[in-house]
Amino acid sequence: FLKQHDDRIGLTLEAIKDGFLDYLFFNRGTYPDQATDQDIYQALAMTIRDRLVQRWLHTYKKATMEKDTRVVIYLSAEYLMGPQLGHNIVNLGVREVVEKAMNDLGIDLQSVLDAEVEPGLANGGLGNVAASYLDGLSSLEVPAIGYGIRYEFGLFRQSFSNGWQIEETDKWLQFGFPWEIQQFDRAVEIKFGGSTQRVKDESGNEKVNWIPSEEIKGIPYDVFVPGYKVNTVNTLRLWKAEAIDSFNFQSFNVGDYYGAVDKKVSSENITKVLYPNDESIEGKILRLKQQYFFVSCALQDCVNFFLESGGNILDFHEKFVVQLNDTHPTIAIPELMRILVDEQGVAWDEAWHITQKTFGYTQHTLLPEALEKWPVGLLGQILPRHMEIIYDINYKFLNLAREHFPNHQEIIRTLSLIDETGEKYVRMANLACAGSFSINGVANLQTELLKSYTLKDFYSIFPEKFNNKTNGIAPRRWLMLINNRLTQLLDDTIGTGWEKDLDQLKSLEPFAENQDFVNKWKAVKKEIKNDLAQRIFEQQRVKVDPNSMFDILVKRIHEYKRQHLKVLHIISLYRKIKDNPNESYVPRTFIFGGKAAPGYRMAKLIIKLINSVAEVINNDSSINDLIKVVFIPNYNVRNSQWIYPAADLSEQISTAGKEASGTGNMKFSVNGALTVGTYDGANIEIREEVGSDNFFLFGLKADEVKSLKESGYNPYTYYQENESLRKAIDMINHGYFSPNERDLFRPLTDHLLYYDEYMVMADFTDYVRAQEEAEQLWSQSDAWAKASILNTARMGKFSSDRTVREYLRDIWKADAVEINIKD
Ligand code: 26Y
Repeated sequence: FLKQHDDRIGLTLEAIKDGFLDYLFFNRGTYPDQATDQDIYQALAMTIRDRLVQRWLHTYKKATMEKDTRVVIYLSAEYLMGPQLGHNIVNLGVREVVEKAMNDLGIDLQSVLDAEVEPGLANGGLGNVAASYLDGLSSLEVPAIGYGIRYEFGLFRQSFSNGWQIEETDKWLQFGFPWEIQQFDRAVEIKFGGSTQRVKDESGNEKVNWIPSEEIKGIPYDVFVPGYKVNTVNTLRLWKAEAIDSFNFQSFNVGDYYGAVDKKVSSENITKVLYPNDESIEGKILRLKQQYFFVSCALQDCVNFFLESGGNILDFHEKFVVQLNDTHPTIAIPELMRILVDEQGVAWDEAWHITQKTFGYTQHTLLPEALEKWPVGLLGQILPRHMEIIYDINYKFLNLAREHFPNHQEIIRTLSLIDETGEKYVRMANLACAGSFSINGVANLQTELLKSYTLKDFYSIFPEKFNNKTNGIAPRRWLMLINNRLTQLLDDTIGTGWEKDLDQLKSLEPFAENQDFVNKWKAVKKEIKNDLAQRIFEQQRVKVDPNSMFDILVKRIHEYKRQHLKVLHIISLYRKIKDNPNESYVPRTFIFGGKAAPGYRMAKLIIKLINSVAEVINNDSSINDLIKVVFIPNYNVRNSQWIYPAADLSEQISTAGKEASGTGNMKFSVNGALTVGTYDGANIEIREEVGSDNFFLFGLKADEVKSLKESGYNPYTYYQENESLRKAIDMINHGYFSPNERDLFRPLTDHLLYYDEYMVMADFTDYVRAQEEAEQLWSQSDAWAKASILNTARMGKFSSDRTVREYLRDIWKADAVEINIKD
């Protein structure tokens, strides 16, 4: 059957061209010369998708469902998959063929890729690693399913009005999403609310019934996750909420049409929108419902297909290992207990044993305010049975804890799954620690800090559960796909093979001494910077000089990430140039990108400040275009793909001890940027790899931050002592950047002068020193290029393939299954 349809599965130039033209005509109803960009994108996407279907079906049926192989289940409330078309073309290994096919038809592939609306189903880093690990699992041919939520609206789109952030809904499904298949027949039902009842079953044993007050349906949509140049195509299964009946017939019959529709609408609200907060919780009922909704869908789905394929429920943990991506899916622990005990009739102790053998927990934060907790009242109202189960788990867990800490009431209180200091809360991190066999941080420093502070008492009870898995990034997307020019140069120089084994980039090292290669490296960088400069001009009408140093800070806007430290540096440099116009300076372009949580006022004020500073500096002709400031709106994966490759200097300047890992730092460095960074998160490990000469370190270390705070930190003294810092703050305070509203930035400057939780003031002087060091190196352009080459050459460790291998070795213990599509 399939052979006769070569134009749907073949990878030859002709097959791809024919497939594409077919879709354009029969599916889009248009001719090549009349097709819009969207038509062309959709037709090419369908053409590529055809090539994935057979591989995906095979992977699902032959590997995932097959009884004896272990399947990795990844539970994450967020996935940052990024644009799919280019990525899938790369992973299928048909980039050149597709480029040629498009060229033959007079179509520029890049503009086709640009027509894609990306699924922005995440806030940032945590969703990005979820996506990278699925990619890594597929590339390593390990059967896996990612489960998540098919938000109808992803992370809001950002624009600026008068320098302020404006949020608009992200209608990513508007033109349809060609990379999914709806699986109506695998729909499941989800309960909420109501009460529980104790009843006796046939053999006289007590059993709990949950009588819900609301039931809805979860519909799965499967997204293809192809590995790189292998046949494995794993599944990302995203769930959409729907009403069980489109109409409540009772209300309908009494004439209450709107009442009936209303109920449908409110059940479907559950998967309407991604909450735009990261790192600070918002205790909204709807968010709890989202979490339970997708987790229950996922576990029911696993149990169903396990039982369908003849598995014994007592072996559940042999078939599946379930990784919790932060605490957001932690309700899975009591949910699995409920399924095992209430639905499958497994005894409590045995169920707990299975549960604890099933879950691994990844912790992504060091900020206390990001540790999720839910009011007991609210959780009990939405999930009455789960609240009982949590209490039962807690009772047994605290008995165990008392054996470890007899007479340590204070420790028992901090270990408890329930926070009883005021209003009662369920502590999701504690629940995750109690119910998992593995607890991991995402960079060495963070894991150490978890062990010694955040989860200290858990560590003393369960030292064997703790392990580190330093994050990684997918080299196919973050180097091959986004940096074709560099990829060509690498291939020409060291051959291919590094894409699957990033350590091979090491063989680039000797070329750092080769002048001919150094020149090529510089030429490539220049072209890439030209591309970005052109985009910036088209978008914002700001001219930036591709010969200037591209100094880039892109990530969510947050005080701990310290975008305002960068701004203070820019202002002080501007001041210096204005005061001493005849000295020589390194021309620099400062590029920002990032969204602020809509309710985070300080972050929004920082955005306004950056835009205001940009406005003044970019229009000040007295500085001869020496510095430019650009804030690229709506930072997302697609925009970031232009940004990372063009960077000379990567800004990773969080307060030490606050950034769990960071992954943007890795994307920059592998593309040849040098980093100016604090001793924080994965920066430390990056510096260890690339060498301290090729990394500009500055600032307080985590323990110094802590002891300075304990000894009484007074930020005002830094203002008094450092003249350029004082001048920069005074300029802001005197309304230099906000002439019509002088006090506009007071909340920010006051905070810095009198509070400064994240020690911007304390780190300023050393930051400027590191920046000057960077400028010195920049002035010797060959030396800079050499350091840039060594950054790329030494980043092998940060491939997500390495991370996934470590997860497989230490936690998941699942094997590769080669997929043969001829089977
Ligand atoms: C519960 C809700 C408020 C929430 C939603 C999203 C809380 C946190 C988040 C997202 C967190 C996140 O993206 N964390 C980042 O994870 C990266 C991957 O491990 C780390 O590199 C990064 O340091 C961390 O901030």
